[in-house]
Amino acid sequence: MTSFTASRRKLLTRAAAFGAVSLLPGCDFDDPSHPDLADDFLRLMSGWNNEVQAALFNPNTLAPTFQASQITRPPRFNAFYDIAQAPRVDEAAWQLELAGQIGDRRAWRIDQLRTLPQESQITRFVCVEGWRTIGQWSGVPLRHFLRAVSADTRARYVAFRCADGYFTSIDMESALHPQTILALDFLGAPLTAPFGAPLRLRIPTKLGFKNPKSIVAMEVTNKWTGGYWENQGYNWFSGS
Ligand SMILES: Nc1nc2c(c(=O)[nH]1)N[C@H]1C(S)=C(S)[C@@H](COP(=O)(O)O)O[C@H]1N2
Ligand SMILES: [Mo]
Repeated sequence: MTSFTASRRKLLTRAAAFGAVSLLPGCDFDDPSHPDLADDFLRLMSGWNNEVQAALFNPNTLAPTFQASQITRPPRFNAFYDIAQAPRVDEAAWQLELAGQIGDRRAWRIDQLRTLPQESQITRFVCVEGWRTIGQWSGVPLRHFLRAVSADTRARYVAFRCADGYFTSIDMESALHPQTILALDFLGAPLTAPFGAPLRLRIPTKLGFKNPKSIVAMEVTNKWTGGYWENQGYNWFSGS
């Protein structure tokens, strides 16, 4: 690396860090006389950060993996509602709907997803609220699934919609990352209702809110669709 790129990279890293800090809940950007100003500013910063983070993102860098003995028990639940309100998806009736730039948009059942190559990983889950857990998730690497349905991997985003109305989207490079999986199992058993049954995204290179649970639809698109928390100011890329 030339010193020019090295210093440029350092500058970008600092810029990214500044942006991340400015998005921490509790930072007071609110000016009551200009209610939209803070919002616009955050969106501007966040958009700029997406570019910076994507530039720094190395698709070959793996998130750390852990030993079985390090798994957090019991796992920790989080959603925009209480655990008792978690959706109960009827797995027999469930289908993964496909939309957008995908060659074969037929819906998938769980038993069909289980015929694809599966991978297992013990990785750390990091929530923006400040807690982290370690768990073991297994399922279909998203890049294999995208290939299986002839998705156009030149599209910019993969967007997800969930049974509870939650939604999020990720950049295609992160979607193709080897550790990004459509998880079916947790600790070797099918996902349970509050933890994303029957299918969730597990993407250990990104923060918790980029890991949608109980997915019902997936879209490959160039259209910006944002996300539930992202649209309220959390940085959209939120990854490494
Ligand atoms: N469908 C759905 N997925 C979701 C959420 C949600 O509210 N609904 N919350 C997100 C957030 S903020 C976190 S931290 C993780 C929590 O996942 P866990 O319950 O398996 O720990 O799920 C993410 N995916
Ligand atoms: Mo989270």
